[in-house]
Amino acid sequence: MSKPRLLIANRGEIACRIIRGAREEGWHSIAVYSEADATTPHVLMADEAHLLGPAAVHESYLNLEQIHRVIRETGATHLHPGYGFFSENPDFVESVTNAGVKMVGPSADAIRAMGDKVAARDAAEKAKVPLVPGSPPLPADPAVAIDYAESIGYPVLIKAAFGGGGKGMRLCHNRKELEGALELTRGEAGRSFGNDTIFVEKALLRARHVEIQLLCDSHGNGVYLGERECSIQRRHQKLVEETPCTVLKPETRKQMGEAAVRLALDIGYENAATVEFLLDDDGQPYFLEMNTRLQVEHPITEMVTGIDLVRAQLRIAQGETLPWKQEDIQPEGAAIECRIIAEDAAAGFLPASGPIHHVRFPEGLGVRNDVGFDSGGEVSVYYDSMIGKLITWGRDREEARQRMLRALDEYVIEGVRTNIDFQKWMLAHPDFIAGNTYTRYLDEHFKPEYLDRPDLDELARAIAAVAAYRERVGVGGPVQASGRGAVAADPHAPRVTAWKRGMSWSGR
Ligand code: MV4
Repeated sequence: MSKPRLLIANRGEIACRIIRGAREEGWHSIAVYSEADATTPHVLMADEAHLLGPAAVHESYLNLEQIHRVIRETGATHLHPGYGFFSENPDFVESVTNAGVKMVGPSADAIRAMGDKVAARDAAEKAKVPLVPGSPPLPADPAVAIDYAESIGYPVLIKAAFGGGGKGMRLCHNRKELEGALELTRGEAGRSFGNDTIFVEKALLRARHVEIQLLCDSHGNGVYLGERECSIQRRHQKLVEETPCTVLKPETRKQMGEAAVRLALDIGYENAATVEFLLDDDGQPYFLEMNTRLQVEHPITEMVTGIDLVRAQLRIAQGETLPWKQEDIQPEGAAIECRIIAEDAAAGFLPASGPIHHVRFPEGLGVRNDVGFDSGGEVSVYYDSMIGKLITWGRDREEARQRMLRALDEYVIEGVRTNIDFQKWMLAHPDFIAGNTYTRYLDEHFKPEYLDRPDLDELARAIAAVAAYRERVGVGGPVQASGRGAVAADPHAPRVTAWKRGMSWSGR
C-alpha cells in the first residue's frame, strides 16, 4: 500500500505534534499555513507545506475552499483537524469525507450527536452514565423552568443546548435570577449557536473537572486511558492539567471509564474522545459533555500510559483494530501540564503579541516541551494566545511537580509577556501541593498582584544581560548587582550564581 498522505488542517504546537506522529508512522505530512505563519515550525517540519491565504482565520485556517484546493493539489488521503478551527464542525467533516478524504477523527454524525448537549445527555442516560439532574428542553413559559429548578433546588445553570465549553451558560441562585436570565440566555443562544434551545441543570459549584480519555476503533472496541483533572482554569481556559486526579478512587475511575466507553460505543464512535465529568465533594461523578476531538491536554495521558495518542488515531483511521484490552492500560507515575500563554497578567490577562526575540526551552529528564514557535518568531494577534505546553512526568505527583518548577525556571521567552510567573506561583502554592483544586479555585484565590514584582524582574534581566555580554566578548569574572546596576566584581571572589540570587540559571 502506498504511503498515506496526511493533511494537517491546523497550526502551532498541535500541528507539530501531529506531524511527529505522522512521521513515526511513516505517513507523508502536508502542512497548511497562513501568510503570518510562513516560517513557523509546523511549516518547516512537514514534508510539504501550502499557503492558504492571509493571516485572518477566515481567510486561512477556517477557509473551506482553500483547504479543499490543497486537498486537490496534494492528493491528500487523510486529514487531521487538531483542536479548535474545524475540529468539531460536522459540516466540515462531511465536505472532506465527500471529497474522498478519510478524517482522522469521528464521523459528522457522532460530532452532531454530541454537539447537541440535550441529545448528549439523553445518550449518556441510556448508557447509564451518571448525570447532573437536568431538565428537557424548556418551553417559552418560564413557569416550567421555575417548577423544574424548584424541584432540583438552586443554584441552577441555564445552558444552551448547542453551547459547550462553558459558552452559553448562566448561573442562577434563586427564582428572581432565573426569571431574569431565561429569555436573555435563550436570545444569546439563538444568536451565537443558531438554535435557541435551552435547559437547566443543577449547578455543582465546588466540583472538580475530571475527564476520561477514550480510544475507539472502527470495529466496536473501546478503551479508557485514565483521567485528567483540569480544575485550574480561568474563564474556561484551562491552565494546569494533571493525571491522576489526586482524589479519584480506583472504583470511581473504573465506573467513569466504563461508563464513558459504553456511551462512545453506543453512538458508534470512532477515534479519540474525551468525556467530561464534574466530581463533587463526595467523590461522585456527573457527566457534563463529550468532546469529539484530540484535546490540548492529551500529552499527560501519553506520559503516564506510554501510548502515543496521535499514532493511535492514525492507525484507527486506517481501520486497524485497537491493540489493547482494558487491562493492558496501566498508567504509571504522574504527569502535569502547564499551558504557556502569551498574556499580560497586569493588564487583566489580555493576550500579548509581538516578536519573540529569544527563547530558551527547558530540558532534562521527564520534561516534554510542545511548542510551535521559536526564537525570531512572532506571537500573532490573529490566533490563540496559548503558544506552548510544558509537561513533566514523575514517579509520583510530587516528583512531577518539582520537576515542573525546575523546568519553568529554565524557561525563557524574551519579547512577549507570558504566564510563566503565574505557573510558578500556582505550582508552588500550598493548595496545589495539597491537591485542593476545584473549578472556581482561581476566581476565589488568585490576584495578579501575587505575581513577582516586575521591577525586580527587570534588575535580574539587566544583570543577566551584562553577564552574557561579558562572556561573549571574553571579559572574565562574575558580575554582581549594586546600587548602580550590574558591575564587574572581584574575579577571585566565589561566583554568586543565579540560583543563589533566587533566580534561575537562565538569568530570570
Ligand atoms: C457545569 C458546572 C456546574 N454545574 N454544570 C463549563 C464547561 C462545560 N463543559 C460545562 N461547564 C460547567 N458545567 C453544572 N451542572 C460548572 C461548569 C464549569 C466548568 C466545568 C469544567 C471546567 C471548568 C469550568 C468552569 C466553570 C464552570
